Amino acid sequence: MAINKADLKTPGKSTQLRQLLMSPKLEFIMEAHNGISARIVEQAGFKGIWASGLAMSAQFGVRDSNEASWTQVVDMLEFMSDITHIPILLDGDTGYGNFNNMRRLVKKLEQRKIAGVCIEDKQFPKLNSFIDGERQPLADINEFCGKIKAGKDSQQDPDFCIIARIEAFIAGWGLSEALRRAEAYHKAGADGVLIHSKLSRPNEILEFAKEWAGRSPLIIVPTTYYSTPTEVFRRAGISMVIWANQMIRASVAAMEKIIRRQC
Ligand code: SPV
Ligand code: MG
Repeated sequence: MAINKADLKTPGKSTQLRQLLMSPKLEFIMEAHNGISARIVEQAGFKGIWASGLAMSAQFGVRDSNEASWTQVVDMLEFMSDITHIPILLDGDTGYGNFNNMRRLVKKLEQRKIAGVCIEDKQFPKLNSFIDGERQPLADINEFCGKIKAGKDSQQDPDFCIIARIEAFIAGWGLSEALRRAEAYHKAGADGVLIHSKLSRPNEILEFAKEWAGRSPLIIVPTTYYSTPTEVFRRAGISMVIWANQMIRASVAAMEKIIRRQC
């Protein structure tokens, strides 16, 4: 069988994602929600893709609340993965169930060359972080650690990444709860932690970053504090910024603009 030389040179997608997480530089990945948006993100020069739950739900025309089934999400990921060469990090919501669902998810993601999955410590069905955050119950810490461990145990590719997303600030808890959870998830084997905040300023995530002090790669999603200069994140030792919904917003705005002209 002929060997494709390009394959020899380019590390696999999961290795690329791991390299981005471990890179001493601040890295950026961009949301995509279907094949064409994934292709555009890659062509623009981004080194990775955030397969956003919100954006994928929106392009199906449903709420960001697990109304699309996990297999429908995986089917869409296959189109995105087939058309791109850069790593895809799936926003895996709460893992679509318990530790057994997580095991099956990881297996199916690896089969489709998805580089990693991020799961958040809330309950299934999840609700978007910016809706009634304070009324959203968090997952039991031990149960969530079990999901992380189950995912890590079932991966075949050593570079496949599992990121633990902490929703403590979103649900109205403070820094100590966020840190307690992050440490537990780190010990359970998470390859990085994502700390989420709904403030319009980066105060919470900066306090967290200071205390976390580089224990593992730290990821943020500046959806609400988007106007913060990225230099602030760089100085705080953040590893990766996710631009989480720019592509879906841009496409909706473009469609609305063009359709108005036809009326
Ligand atoms: C998503 O992109 O679906 C996210 C990020 O989870 S956010 O909507 O900003 O919480
Ligand atoms: Mg999401």
